[in-house]
Amino acid sequence: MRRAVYPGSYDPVTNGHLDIIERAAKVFDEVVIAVMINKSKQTLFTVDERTEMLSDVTSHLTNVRVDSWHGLLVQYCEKYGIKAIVKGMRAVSDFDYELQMAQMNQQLSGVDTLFMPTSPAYSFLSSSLVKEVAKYGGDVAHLLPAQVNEHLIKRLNVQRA
Ligand code: COD
Repeated sequence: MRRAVYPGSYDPVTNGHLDIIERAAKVFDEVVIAVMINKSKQTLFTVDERTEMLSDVTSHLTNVRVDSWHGLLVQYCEKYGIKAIVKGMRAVSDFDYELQMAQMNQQLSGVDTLFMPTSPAYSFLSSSLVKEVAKYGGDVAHLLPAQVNEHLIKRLNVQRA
């Protein structure tokens, strides 16, 4: 069985992430989305909320499941016998750091990283920019799954209140 892990913070999941997930699901028998927990990084949504949103927006994909993990990604791969990591590649600015991580992960564990180029419609899209635009009242509805946009608006309104 060809399995891959697609790791990220997903704070929150965007249409750019979803595009990569849907395309990876056509290439691999199973894709595990790993919501990585980094306690030193402040997130807008809890790990449970991020996991739930991902499960919700990928419920139409029968070979995709969502999990969370605290620690090194390669430890997750080793624990579950996963041999491939999928990463989205937006622009040259992603390349340097992604290459370093891919090489480190390969050296640590032999797990290879496969880069999937973003669809041009999403190459400017990141969770951080979406949060920033939404925080100042900008409309990001076309960049997120509808239910995620609703969660985001609610969360930011609560924070503003
Ligand atoms: N289009 C296509 N791909 C996209 C888009 C988009 N618009 N937006 C993001 N992506 C891709 C990113 O390139 C990334 O591959 C993935 O989607 C997730 O994105 P984010 O922003 O949610 O997640 P990141 O970049 O914060 O995730 C970093 C990790 C958590 C994967 C990384 O830090 C990690 O592996 N941490 C675990 C600890 C570890 O093993 N560290 C050692 C690494 S060598």
